[in-house]
Amino acid sequence: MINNKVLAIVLGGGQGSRLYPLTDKRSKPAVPIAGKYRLVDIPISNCINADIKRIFVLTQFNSASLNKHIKNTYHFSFFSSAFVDVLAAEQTPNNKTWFQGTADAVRQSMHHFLNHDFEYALILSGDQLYQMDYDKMIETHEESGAEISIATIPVNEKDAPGFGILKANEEDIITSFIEKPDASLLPEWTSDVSDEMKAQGRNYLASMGIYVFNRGLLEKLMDNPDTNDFGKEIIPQSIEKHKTLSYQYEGYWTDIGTVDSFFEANLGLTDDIPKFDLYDRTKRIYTHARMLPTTKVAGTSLDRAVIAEGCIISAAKIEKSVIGIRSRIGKESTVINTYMMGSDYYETLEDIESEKIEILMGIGERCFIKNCILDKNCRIGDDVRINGGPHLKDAETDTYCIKDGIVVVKNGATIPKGFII
Ligand code: ADQ
Ligand code: ADP
Repeated sequence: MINNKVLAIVLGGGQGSRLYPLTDKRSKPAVPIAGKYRLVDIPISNCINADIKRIFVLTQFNSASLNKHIKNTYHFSFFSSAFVDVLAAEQTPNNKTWFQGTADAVRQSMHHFLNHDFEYALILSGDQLYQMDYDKMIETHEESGAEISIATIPVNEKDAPGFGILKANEEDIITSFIEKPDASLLPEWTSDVSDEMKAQGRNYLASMGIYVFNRGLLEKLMDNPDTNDFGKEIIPQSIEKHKTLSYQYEGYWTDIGTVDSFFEANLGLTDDIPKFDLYDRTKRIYTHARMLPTTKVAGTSLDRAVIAEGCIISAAKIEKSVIGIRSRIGKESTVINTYMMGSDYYETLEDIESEKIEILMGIGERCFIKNCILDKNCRIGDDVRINGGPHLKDAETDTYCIKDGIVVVKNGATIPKGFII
């Protein structure tokens, strides 16, 4: 079986500064998505679905919640060789610096990888939403005799400058590559894509940041301490020396590195036919099994609402919103275009009395919440009005941030009764 030859390495995240404040208290892979999952569940689930069960997650910042999530979620039989291990940046006698970039992160953990028997290293990004059959990519890699494969996807002119853009020959061998080209250079970088992609104006082949490397080559490349990044250095320097294959993918794939793209990807789940399909039995997304009770709703008009387990909802209306685990929403409140991540626990009556809690976790009564991300464990008092949108300027306070018109209420923040944003 080809999958036994593969070791997966998930690049769990640099600083994640573009996702701030969601990454203020946690590492990027631990950011909650779709009401009950965490970002890292996506690449790990894709691996498990492809029967790739030896997975390392590399991370650099705030890894306590990530460690806990992985430990609580991915258990394998004692007799299996499967594992999901988090490797946090560590200081060793040879290395006094933290990971400098993606290649440096891999280099610093190489000694862990080399303890394992594998022929191919599958290097994945931790901040993308997609369901891809990695096994097909690896089979194609093996059949082609390439030393490196890069998963690629056609993108349009507007998005192209945000990616590594490449050109390939008729055999799909990559002939040139440029990391994040300036828009003025784009005319030289168009590719001959399928009619369907052409019709959508997607004429540029972008790297998805998903790589297969032959073990020996990766080892050799990691021996050069001057290269810190795959996109900026390793890939452009390798294509002339090593056979590098473009493995083209045309399914749904989105990079969720910014607050805006994160928000859109989550709200996209409320579409009639979401592009990211959580209901596909063959492409299941795994997460922590929490044994939560069912959700209880009273007097609420629901339209395009995705609601996770364990919620208690008495709102007047929820529209185009994703409501996460254990959310509580009070009477006569309206929630529109919002991603509410939910809570990590329920407050008991005893907690409320003994700690004199005035504003409970969740959304209070008679609130209006629109174009908003509520991070976990927020407390929104009664009669709060948050009306996000492009009319708001970027701003930050102790309890919330405004980015691209989206109001992000910080993890555990309390918004007092009657507050207006
Ligand atoms: P970017 O996504 O901009 O481009 P980068 O910031 O290097 O590249 O991040 C790649 C992945 O690695 C992300 O998941 C990130 O969180 C993670 N990461 C970054 N630094 C890390 C570190 N020190 N330790 C652990 N993880 C780290 C890349 C390619 C482009 C390609 C896009 C596709 O460089 O060519 O087009 O991905 O999204
Ligand atoms: P997940 O993060 O996968 O949703 P859980 O739902 O099991 O995990 O719990 C989330 C976190 O909340 C856990 O770290 C748990 O320890 C924490 N937690 C549970 N009860 C409380 C509490 N009463 N006060 C503070 N934190 C709590």
